[in-house]
Amino acid sequence: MTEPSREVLEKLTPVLTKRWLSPDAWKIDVYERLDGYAALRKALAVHPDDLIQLMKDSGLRGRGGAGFPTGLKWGFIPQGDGKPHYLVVNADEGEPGTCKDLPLMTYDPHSLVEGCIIASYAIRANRAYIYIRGEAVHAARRLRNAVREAYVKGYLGKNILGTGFDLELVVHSGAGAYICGEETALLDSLEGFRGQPRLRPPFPAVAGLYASPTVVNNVGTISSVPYIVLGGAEWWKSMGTEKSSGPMIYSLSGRITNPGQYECGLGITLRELIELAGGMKEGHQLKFWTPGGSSTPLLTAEHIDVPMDFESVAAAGSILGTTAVQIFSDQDCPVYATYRWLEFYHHESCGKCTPCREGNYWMVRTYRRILAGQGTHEDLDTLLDTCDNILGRSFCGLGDGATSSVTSSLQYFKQDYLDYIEGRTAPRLSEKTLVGA
Ligand code: L3W
Ligand code: SF4
Repeated sequence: MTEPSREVLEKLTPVLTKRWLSPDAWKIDVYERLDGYAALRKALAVHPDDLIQLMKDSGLRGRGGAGFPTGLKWGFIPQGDGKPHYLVVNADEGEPGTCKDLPLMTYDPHSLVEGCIIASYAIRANRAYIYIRGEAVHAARRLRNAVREAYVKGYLGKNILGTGFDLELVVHSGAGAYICGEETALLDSLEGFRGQPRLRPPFPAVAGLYASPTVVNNVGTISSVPYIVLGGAEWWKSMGTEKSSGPMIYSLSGRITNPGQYECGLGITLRELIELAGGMKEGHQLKFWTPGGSSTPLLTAEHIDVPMDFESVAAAGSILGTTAVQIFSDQDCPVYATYRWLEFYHHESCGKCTPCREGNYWMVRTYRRILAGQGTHEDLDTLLDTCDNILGRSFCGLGDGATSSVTSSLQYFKQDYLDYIEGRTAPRLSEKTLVGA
């Protein structure tokens, strides 16, 4: 393990993670002692439109993968339309490698509850839902407890803090389907239907839950709101880069000494993150990594100094995504890693559209053949051709995301594929896996 330098330690910006180490910060009394619900009092004293403007001024962008500007999204909600408005928090964290929202809800659930109340007030919603991943039983328990405590203290329910604003907040557990993290599938699931994506437009901001204007935001996005209300837009922008403002929780996993969550201003590099995490594991050299989960194209050791903000990662040919940084070494195989991810997408494909449903099925079969030592050179062209028929032709982002590691691993590590095909690498799968593949 290498000790991080002081210079790199100063890059840590604990904002959303600042209470994680405080004992019992998930209980309302402790949360209140640590500044909790001060932002709510401040927010309820200003006009809702001013809060939307504050989000615009802060430059806050969605933390769920796409980085859409939050203030802009809130501003899409039509006013005076006579329809109910809804806030829906996407807590269905399921992207492989992503683990920032579950610790947030476990260690500091009230920051999400407080953010929900402020956001609902801003968009004039009187009902909000937190859709949490079914498997996250402990986090859901903490959240439900936090919601209960907030009702007792008068932060939720009728006439919140005597302001006349009403809000009901419901925590709803999903049933463990990755596709329900896609915002429109999530809304279908919340309405009681099988979770499958809807056609967009109309976007949820126009016709979302029960066909009414709905803001769907990630846990990290909504949990950021109280801090921005308290600290102001300029303070928020003092972290991060000009176009990617604020702190971000980077989830580091894989071949590093201390995996975990590191909160730093957007724009930190992988080299710095690895240093913060105590360096690569002994005997391991960086070979490839994902900047934002398995749906984002792989990057290589050459990209170790790319600033991890939305623009710079895009310029390097990938996507910042959920900042789920999965780190692989010279002892890991990019062909096998890609195969494992494809198995996931194949399993999680909802089956609604042909490119994703059939394309992932065929790609899994092709990878099994290659990894069993029975691949051909033609298989590599077939893989690229299949990706070409999925990317941009699928109904939702799951199909597009499935192609990311295939195309990027073929771009950077074609030799690893050829080594299986030409017999230099021993087969990794047995022929049995080809039966019924
Ligand atoms: C109104 C318009 N609203 C866009 C809204 C839209 C949505 C947001 C972003 O997927 C990606 C996906 C994953 N009027 C609008 C508008 N909006 N134009 O803005 O929309 P979009 O389509 O850019 O992205 P998305 O559908 O939200 C997110 C990728 O992130 N990903 C993340 C996976 C994360 C998880 C998890 O576990 N948290 O699954 C990783 O790469 O593949 O491509 O709200 O309504 N004109
Ligand atoms: Fe379903 Fe995949 Fe099509 Fe998305 S891309 S609608 S997950 S089949």
